[in-house]
Amino acid sequence: HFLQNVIQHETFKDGKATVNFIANTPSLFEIKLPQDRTSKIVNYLGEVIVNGNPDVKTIDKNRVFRTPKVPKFDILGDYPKGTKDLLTELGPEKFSKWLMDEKKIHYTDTTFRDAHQSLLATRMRTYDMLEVAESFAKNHSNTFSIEMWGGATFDVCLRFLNESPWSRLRELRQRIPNILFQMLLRGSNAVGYKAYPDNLIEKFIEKSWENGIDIFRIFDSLNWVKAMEPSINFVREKTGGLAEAAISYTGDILDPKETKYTLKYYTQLAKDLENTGAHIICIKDMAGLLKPYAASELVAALKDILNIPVHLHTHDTSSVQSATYLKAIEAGVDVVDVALGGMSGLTSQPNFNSIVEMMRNQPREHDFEINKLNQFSNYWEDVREKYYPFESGLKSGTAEVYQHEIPGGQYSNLRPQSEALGLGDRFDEVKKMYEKVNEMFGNLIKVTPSSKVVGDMAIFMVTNNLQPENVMERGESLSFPESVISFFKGDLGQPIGGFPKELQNIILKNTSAYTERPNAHLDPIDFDVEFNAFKKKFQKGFSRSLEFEDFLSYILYPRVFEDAHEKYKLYGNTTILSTENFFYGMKLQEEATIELEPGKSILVKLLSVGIPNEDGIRIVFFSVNGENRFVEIKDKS
Ligand code: 3PY
Ligand code: ZN
Repeated sequence: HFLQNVIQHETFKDGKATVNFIANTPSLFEIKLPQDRTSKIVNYLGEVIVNGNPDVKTIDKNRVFRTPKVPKFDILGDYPKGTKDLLTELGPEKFSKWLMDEKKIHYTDTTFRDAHQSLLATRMRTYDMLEVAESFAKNHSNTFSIEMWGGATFDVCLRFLNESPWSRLRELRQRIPNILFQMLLRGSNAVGYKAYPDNLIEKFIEKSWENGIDIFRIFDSLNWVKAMEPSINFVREKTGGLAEAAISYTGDILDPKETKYTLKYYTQLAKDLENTGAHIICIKDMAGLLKPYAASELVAALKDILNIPVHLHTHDTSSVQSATYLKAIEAGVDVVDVALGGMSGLTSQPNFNSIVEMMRNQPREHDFEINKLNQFSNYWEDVREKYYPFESGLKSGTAEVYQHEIPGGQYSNLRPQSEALGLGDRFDEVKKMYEKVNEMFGNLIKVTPSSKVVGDMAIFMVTNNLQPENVMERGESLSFPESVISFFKGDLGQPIGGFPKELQNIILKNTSAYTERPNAHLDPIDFDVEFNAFKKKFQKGFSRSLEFEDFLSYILYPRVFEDAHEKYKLYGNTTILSTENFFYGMKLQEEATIELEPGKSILVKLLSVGIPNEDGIRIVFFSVNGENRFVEIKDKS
C-alpha cells in the first residue's frame, strides 16, 4: 500500500519527487483498504493470479478457449409473446387447461439449471447465461419454460461463485420477460438439505415469485405428499404461478419382482398430488431409470386418470432416454425437459436440438428453427470448455445407473466429493456401495437430500473399509455421518414402508425418532425481529443496502452467506468478470475489458507478478485504463 501511495501521489506522477519526498509526505504511510469497485476487482484478480481460485483444483495451463458466439437477434425489436405472457393473460388454472389441450409437444430448456448441475457440479456462472439470454428469448420464444433456478444453484451461487442467487433471477428475468421461468423446490427443504419452518417456506415461495419464478416444481425426497402439501398451498395462495408437483421415479415398474414402486404406487401418488392442488404433474426421473416401455405405461396411465398436464423430466445417464421421450410423447405427455445440445446428454437431459428433429414432420411437431437452435448449442459447447475442471469425467452412457441409481444432479458432485476425500481411485467402490447402502436403508427414493444421505454413508463406509455386515455388527461403536443420524431420526420425513428398525436403533443409539412432519417441530421465524438483527449484523461496511432476499439467503445458509458476504466486502461484485478471469486469473500481458456497470468499463492489463518478499508477499502490477496499479498479495503456496 505504501508503494501504491507513492506511485499515485501527484508529486511522484509529475516527476517532481526529490530525495525528501518520502520524509516530507506522511500521508504516504496511510494504508487504505480498497474501497472502490476497481480496486476491489483488481484485488480479486491479483489474488487469483497468485493463489488461484480455491474452487479450481487442477489447471491445464495449455488450454486455449474459443470465444463463444451469441446467435444473432434483433436488438431493437420487441420480444415475441411467449408462455409468460399467456400465464399473465390466463392465470394458472386456465393456463393448465390450455396446456392439456395443446397437441404439439412442448419443451422445457434446463440448460441454465439442471444441465450444468448434472454436468459441471452446478458451476455455471450468471455471466455466461446473461450473454445469450436476450438472444434466446427472441429467437426461441416458443419454448415452454426455462428451468433456471433452485436445486443446488442457490447454494453454489453463494458458496463458490460469489453470486447472489436473487440477482441471477432478476437479471435473467429482465432479459427474458416472455418465457416462463421454472425452479426446482425441494418442498419442505426449500433449496437446502434439511427441513425449514413452514413460514420460511411460505416467504421463500412468495419472494421467488415476486423476483420472477413462475413454475414451482415441488418434490419431496421421500415422495411424502404430506411434506409437499404446504408448498403446493403456498404457491396457490401467495403467487400467481403454477404448482407443479413431482412424483420422483425410482426402480422399474415393468420389473415383475417390483413390489414397492409399482405403477399403482405412482398413479395413486400423482392423483393425491392433483387432489392436493397441483396444476401440473411432473414425472421426476432424477436418475434416468424410466425405461422407454415403462414410460409408455406410466404416461398412458397418468393421462388416463389425471385432469392436469404431465411434464416429464429425465437424465440421459444410460444414453437411452431419447427413446423414453419418444414413447412418452406417443403416450401423450405434454412437456419434456431437454438441454441445448452442447450441454446435453449423459448425466444431463436429452438433447433439445435432436429431439426437435426427431419430431420433425410428425403430428406432434413443435416448430423450432434448427439452425438457430444449433447456434445456441455451439455457444454452450464453447462456454462449457471454460468449466473443464468441474466435468464429472463420465465419457459415455452407462447401464450401471440401473444398479447404483445415482441421480444425475448428484453424480457430478459425488466424484469430486470422493476425490477430495482421497477416494479418487475408489470411485467404482463408492458407486457399488451406494447401491448397497440403498438396500440397507430399505430401498429409498433417492433425490436431494435423501440421495445425499445415501452418498454420505457410502463414502463413510468406503473410507472406513466397512461392509453392511460390519455396520450391523459393530455399529454401536461407529460415529455415523451427521446427515445419516439426522435422516434416521426423521428429519427428512418418513420413507415409504418405514425405517429398517434394527439399523435405526444402531444408528440412533439412545436418541429417539419421530414420525410427524419434521417441519412441525420447528418454531416459526419472527421476520421483523430477525431481519432487523440481520441488518445490524451485516450492513456495516457493506456497499449496497441489504434486502429481505439477502436475509432469506442467510437464514437458509447462515455460514455460507457469512463467507460470501466477507468475500463481497473484499472483492465487490465479481460477477462482472469473464469466466476465464474469474476461475483462472490473467496471463502476463493479457488485457481484459471489465464492465463495472452498463456503459462504464475499465481496461485491465496484467504487467508483472513479483517474487515473494520475506513475508511471502508478491506485488502484482496492472495497468488500469493506462494507469499503473498494483496489489500486494500473500502467496499461500
Ligand atoms: C436437486 O434437488 O438439486 C435435484 O436436482 C434433484 O434432482
Ligand atoms: Zn434432474
